[in-house]
Amino acid sequence: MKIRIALAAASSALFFALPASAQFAKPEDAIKYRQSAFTVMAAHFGRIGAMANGRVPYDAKVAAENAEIVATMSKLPWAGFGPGTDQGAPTRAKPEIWREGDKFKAASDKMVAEVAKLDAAAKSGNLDQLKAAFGGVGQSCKACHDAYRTER
Ligand code: ASC
Repeated sequence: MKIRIALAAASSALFFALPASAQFAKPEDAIKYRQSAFTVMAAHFGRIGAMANGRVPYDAKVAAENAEIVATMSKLPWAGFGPGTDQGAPTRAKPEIWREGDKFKAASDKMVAEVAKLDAAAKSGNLDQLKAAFGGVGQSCKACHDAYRTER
């Protein structure tokens, strides 16, 4: 009995330790996946932006809910930038992403870190903290867009 419990605990620990990384049958799927993740993230980041910029009244609960979604989404797109996914569907991703993998990784890590700060700021319920963290995330978005996304 003890062994069965230990085995069950070990296997569930292993299951939950696995990263939520996605798998793709073809490059097109990875490209659509990463674009979708960015789209969802932008929609929820935009709701926070509306409050940070005073376009809609500040609602701490709504801000926290949206920041949590942004924080989850921020971790997802990167699995969609694997080798060979520079083409296969319409994409504005520049080839530099695959040429400068380390720099791209650093830039993506920076964004994820800034979003984590946004999540914490939103949970604090303090609008000034939210505004500051919103700015930090926006800068980290822009840095990557300037370096790694082609103009329309
Ligand atoms: C957004 C959004 C982005 C970033 C970027 C910040 O709201 O959709 O891609 O902010 O514009 O510079």
